[in-house]
Amino acid sequence: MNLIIFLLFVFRECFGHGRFSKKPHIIFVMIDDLGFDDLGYVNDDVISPNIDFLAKNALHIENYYNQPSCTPSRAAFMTGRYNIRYGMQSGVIKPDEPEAIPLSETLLPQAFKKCGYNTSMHGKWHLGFYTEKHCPQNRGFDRFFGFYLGSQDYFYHDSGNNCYLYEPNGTEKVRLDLNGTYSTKAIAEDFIAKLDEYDPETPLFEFLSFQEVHGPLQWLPAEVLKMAGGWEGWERKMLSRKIVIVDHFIGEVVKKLKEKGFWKDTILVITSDNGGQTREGASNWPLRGRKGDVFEGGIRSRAFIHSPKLPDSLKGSSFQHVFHVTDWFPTLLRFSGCQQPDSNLDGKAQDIFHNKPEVKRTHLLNFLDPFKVAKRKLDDRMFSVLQNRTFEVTVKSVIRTENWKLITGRPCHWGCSFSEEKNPRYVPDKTALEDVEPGKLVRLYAIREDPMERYDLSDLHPELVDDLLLKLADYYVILCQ
Ligand SMILES: [Ca+2]
Repeated sequence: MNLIIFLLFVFRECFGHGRFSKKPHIIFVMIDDLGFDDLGYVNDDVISPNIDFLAKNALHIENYYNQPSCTPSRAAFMTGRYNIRYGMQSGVIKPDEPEAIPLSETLLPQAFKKCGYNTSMHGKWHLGFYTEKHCPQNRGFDRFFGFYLGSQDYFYHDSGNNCYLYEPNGTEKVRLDLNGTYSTKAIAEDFIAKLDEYDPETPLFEFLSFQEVHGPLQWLPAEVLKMAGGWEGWERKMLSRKIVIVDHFIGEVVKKLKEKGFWKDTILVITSDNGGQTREGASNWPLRGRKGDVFEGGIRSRAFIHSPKLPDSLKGSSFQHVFHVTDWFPTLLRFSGCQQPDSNLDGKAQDIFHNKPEVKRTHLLNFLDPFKVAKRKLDDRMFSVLQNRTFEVTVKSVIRTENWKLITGRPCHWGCSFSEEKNPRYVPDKTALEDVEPGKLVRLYAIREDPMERYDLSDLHPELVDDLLLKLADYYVILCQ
């Protein structure tokens, strides 16, 4: 076999089917509330050299979509299924709520476990812990080091719970000894230390779920304060520095993966769980909106895949099709050649190595929450009822095709004002402000051509609006079952 044929054979074996020849280590890094504009490779104001280096040779998921807040996004990631199928579409879990992903759902680490992986998780869970069965260590992770909720104190870890450790041998403890240790450091260093104990020949699925850059904005060490500049304003300066910190520890994790022989077989994903919170210094420029909104700024995130296994032709390239947070479930399993569980996934396995969806998606339910209802009087337009189906347009929802995005109800969580932001990156020009039209209950955007959602075209395309409303009506039925 000559060299060219041999190389073609290797390429086909590794990527021809979207799989790696050997089960790769999957290191999935989630940076909480990271804004669309808040990494150095897209914004010169931000200092994130380690992430930038990884991003340079990565495959970027250009049209990546989350849910607008923590719990729903993480639930969609863990289940590969829309939130409405198990009732977790409405905001985040509070400390004393008996809420969690139902035990009937198969979670991603369970699927990896079944496929021979070691599984571990560090950091924020926020998917319910009101019984032991609902905790991450009993949902597929061999080992869990982190905290069950969100918005905790970075030093004292006390948002209704503490920093918690569960070892595979059944040892459980609250890590009171870590009181006073900054959580990002604690999370990263525990993972780094555990890599000494793992065998790089056994595949590892790690969910590295940083607390950064979610609030609260707290004091940071003096050496970090010197490193990052940031824009005017205390919130922005603090956020810039939090990015410096998480970037530093991602660099440390990569260094250790290399030292211990994991790196050559690793797929590293870096992404966020929802849009940045502009009220706490984040930027989603040039997108409209922020965390909690269903405008792009709330649900579209940066995401990239870095792997030494990627062929040169894919390094620095972009996957252009719509990729939803539920798609990670089947896509990551596909990389590993693992079987999907029996559960009926909404996520689609994406053939990102060939820049196409493996299964063509006609539409994506990007958001639907029947408990978020706007006032009817806001919009006096009538939307037709067809085929004995209807959808109440006061309900907050988003449905997508590759080229169109339909929003119903009220799109913003904290209000659609953008004028409060001082930095021009939040408001690229006045046109973005002029088209907010707070009274509208149905908006249609040609989202590929108009990613800033400036021009509502719902009055120009009534048939398309009807078609998408009918699809929403079909999803609404799920809620009644
Ligand atoms: Ca979040």
